[in-house]
Amino acid sequence: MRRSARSTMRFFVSIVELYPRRLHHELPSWVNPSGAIFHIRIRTAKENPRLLTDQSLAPKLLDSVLEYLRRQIWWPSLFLIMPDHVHALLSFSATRRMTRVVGDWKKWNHQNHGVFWQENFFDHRLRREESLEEKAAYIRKNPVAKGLCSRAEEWPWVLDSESIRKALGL
Ligand code: NI
Repeated sequence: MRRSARSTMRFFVSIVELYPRRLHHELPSWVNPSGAIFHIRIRTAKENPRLLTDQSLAPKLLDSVLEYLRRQIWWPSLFLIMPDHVHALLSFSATRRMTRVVGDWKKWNHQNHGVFWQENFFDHRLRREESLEEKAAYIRKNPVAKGLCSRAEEWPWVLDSESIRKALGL
């Protein structure tokens, strides 16, 4: 009895340790069970004709982020659009390669919405000791730091777990 309780606890701890805090209980089963979360930053190229935050473009970009989620390609913990780049905290399906997925997303938005991206993108895999909340808060301060809004919560071009759940009807 005592032994089985202990091994149950050990199992529980090992599961929880796999995932950064707060995320572990909300990741769907198709997300890579390694729990890897990447901070991705994609910049537009100089020849990009309009700002990513243009009223006629930003909602479409966010729609494409949600479409990738509906197709179980990635799970965004955060996706934020700035005028000339995007920041995202993303987990990926176990069957997808991160670089391939991001490349496909860039290409799709180039072909469908005329966005010109820089060729490469920045990616950083969050280490276990790094806090997802701190990283998210830092990214959400981007528009404030650039003087585009006075409080992070005012920025319209962002998807977080709350707005994602709402958009998916969860
Ligand atoms: Ni930035």
